[in-house]
Amino acid sequence: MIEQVSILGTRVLRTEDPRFLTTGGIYTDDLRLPGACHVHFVRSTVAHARITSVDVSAALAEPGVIAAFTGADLDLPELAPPMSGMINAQMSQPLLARDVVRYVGEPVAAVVTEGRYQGEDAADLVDVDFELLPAVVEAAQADAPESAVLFPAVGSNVAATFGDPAALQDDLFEGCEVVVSRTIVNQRVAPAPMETRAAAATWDADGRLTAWIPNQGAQGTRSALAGMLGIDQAAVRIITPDVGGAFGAKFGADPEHAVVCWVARRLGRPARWAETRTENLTGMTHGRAQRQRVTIGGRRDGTVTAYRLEILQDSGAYPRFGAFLPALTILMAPGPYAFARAEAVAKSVVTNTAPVGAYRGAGRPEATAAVERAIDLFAAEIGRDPAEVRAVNLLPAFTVPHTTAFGAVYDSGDYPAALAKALDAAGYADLREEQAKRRAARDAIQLGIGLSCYVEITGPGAEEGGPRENATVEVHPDGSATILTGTSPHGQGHATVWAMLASDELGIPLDKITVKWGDTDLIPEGGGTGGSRSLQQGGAAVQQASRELIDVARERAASSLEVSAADLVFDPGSSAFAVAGDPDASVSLARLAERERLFVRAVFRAQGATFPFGAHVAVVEVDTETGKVVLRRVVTIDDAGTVINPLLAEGQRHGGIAQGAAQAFLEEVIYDADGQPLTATFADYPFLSAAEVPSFELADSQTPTSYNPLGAKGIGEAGTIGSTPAVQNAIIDALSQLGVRHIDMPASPQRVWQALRAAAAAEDEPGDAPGDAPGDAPGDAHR
Ligand code: MCN
Repeated sequence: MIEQVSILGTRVLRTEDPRFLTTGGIYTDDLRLPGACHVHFVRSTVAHARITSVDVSAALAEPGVIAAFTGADLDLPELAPPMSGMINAQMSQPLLARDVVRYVGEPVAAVVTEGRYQGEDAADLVDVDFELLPAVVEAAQADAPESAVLFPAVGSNVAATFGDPAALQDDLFEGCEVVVSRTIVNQRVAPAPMETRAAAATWDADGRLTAWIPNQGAQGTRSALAGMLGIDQAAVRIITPDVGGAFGAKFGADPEHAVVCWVARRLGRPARWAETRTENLTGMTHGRAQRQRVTIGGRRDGTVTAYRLEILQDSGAYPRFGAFLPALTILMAPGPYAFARAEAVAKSVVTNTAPVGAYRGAGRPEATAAVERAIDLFAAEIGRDPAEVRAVNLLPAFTVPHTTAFGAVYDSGDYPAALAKALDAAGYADLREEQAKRRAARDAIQLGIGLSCYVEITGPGAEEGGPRENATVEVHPDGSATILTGTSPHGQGHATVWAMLASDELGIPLDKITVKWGDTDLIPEGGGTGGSRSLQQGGAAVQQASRELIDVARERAASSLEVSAADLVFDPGSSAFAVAGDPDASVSLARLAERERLFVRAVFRAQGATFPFGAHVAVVEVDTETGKVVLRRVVTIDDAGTVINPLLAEGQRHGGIAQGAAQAFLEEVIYDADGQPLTATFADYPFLSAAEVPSFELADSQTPTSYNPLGAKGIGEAGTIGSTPAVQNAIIDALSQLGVRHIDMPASPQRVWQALRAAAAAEDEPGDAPGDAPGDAPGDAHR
């Protein structure tokens, strides 16, 4: 008998790639849909206004124009805010604006044409008259008592509150030798997936809709769409073509998707839509967008005894998942630290900007950014090494779950080891030495070393009995197998790993296993892909289904071979059962499948969410004459429990680190004071490409979780959580000897240069707070 060698934990190449690299993927916009008309959206050009009239007559006279619709034509329910128990349900979004527009880019009308490019010209001719209302662009402005309100019926711009600011303890910082307080900005960023949003829709004679939409979970998209169309879920079939990235922003469905489906029904022919990059940068949900007030206090020996986080979340014009983000930020507020006292409160407000949604990390990077900046501010104030201050305050290693004051149950972790390993891998002492030399030499190019420690939550779920996912595994008579999964990869490589998991159990080679997802008729249930849940729940379901399939097959093999099931040995090498002691008496899974369909659908239930953790060390060079930042190194520990495919996990880390680093010094969605977006193209909205980053140094650490049999936690967002504060801290660290204490993200050359100027000016005029970057909120204090 051949002994099976497990392929789990090995660097199996992505089975998806040959197709992507040769024929290419087939995205929604590549689909052939004979007879389809094209939908083109007319969008608001102003941030806040009453619509006095919409005249589509000139557009209708254009060549190729079939129809034009306004909000008044639409007989559909509005897009309700999620979790409406928590978020003000009166702040819902009409699918096409009716009386009022609330952000530049909000869909106002839809022009339908025979040819795609006819729509662009015709849409320009739709005449929308606006009566301008005051634009509320900043969250702080929206929260001010004198602010204009976006929803007069609500009476304020508050979409949700988390915790009671009146209950904040007056004596939280009592007894502290040092207290530092500062307002920091976690700026608004754009998910900017390579593939923009799109939809294609057709209705059959029985009134059933089939829609192709790039998404993160067809089942969630089905319910969102059915809700907006006011129809039963059973009347909707969602098919997910290849998806070119999503980063949290393609969960569910957007108003545009529903309008395309509605147009197809109304006109009785297929309809399709694909947005431009500018529509994507201004109309797709954005991420982050928090203004945070951190206060940290403790002793001069480095012990932090109290921490407070106050969050003002910009939800954009219509509360989506963004309004809920602070709940996750609060849950993770103290991060990996053992602060004796900590409290956090938040308020989400609406502004005249694009709605804010989930973006890689969704609420957790914001928690890490706040506490990691706070730790550095505290370390700077007491004049101690930030690595030392972190080490003093980290929770000690634990194997029994640890419940925090905020109700998070950390499953397993060794945070001090993660920090120690990362410092070691980076050569921390040598880096500090080099920094000292450059400082002494007054080098124009200064070296900055930034740290961050983090713990995050992956696979959260409110389902009763724990988060769950389903998988079906079927073995076919030709010896091949098919897996149906409720997850929905869009770059994460599930087809490779799910096949590895099944192959390990069944002995069927990887190239004979097909993984399918994203068709709601084939897979009616599923949680999709987000919150880095897929491997720990969807992957675990594949393993469970494969194991259960072996159990089913064993019974059938026993009756086929007329022996007791207990006498059968499964040999994954030949994918067959043999009778112990009589290797000639055997039957393969394929042979059993010939006689009767051989498949199992399993539902895996996780014990709970898992909490990956790690530590990042970033090294930057900052030109003190121009403010330019160059990222030299990022060294990380990202402990996601047992790693099933190191190649894929490392790919996730690399992508996440680049994305997180880009937030620290490059990316920002900017609106002017009138609410006009200034970052509506890739010429104005920069992102990091592979050419601008070093190869990241990924050290290994695997602390298994007991919450699933794989021992795996999520890795998909870790990079964006750890790297942002590490890089931001590194930039500030490079300039700390010049008196700079803080620079808001993105630390662009202009901001860095301004911070240096402000620090120099403060030095000239003793008595001022050192190094406050311009634009800092008043009231930042050190004592
Ligand atoms: N993996 C592993 N061992 C582990 C953990 C994960 O081998 N211990 C592997 C998994 O098998 C899977 C990949 O790493 O192939 C990521 O798994 P997981 O951490 O479970 O995350 P998800 O698959 O649920 O991915 C979601 C996550 C999120 S929330 C965002 S946002 C994100 C991300 O993944 N968006 C992405 N990575 C992205 N990558 C691409 N290319 N595009 C996006 O839009």
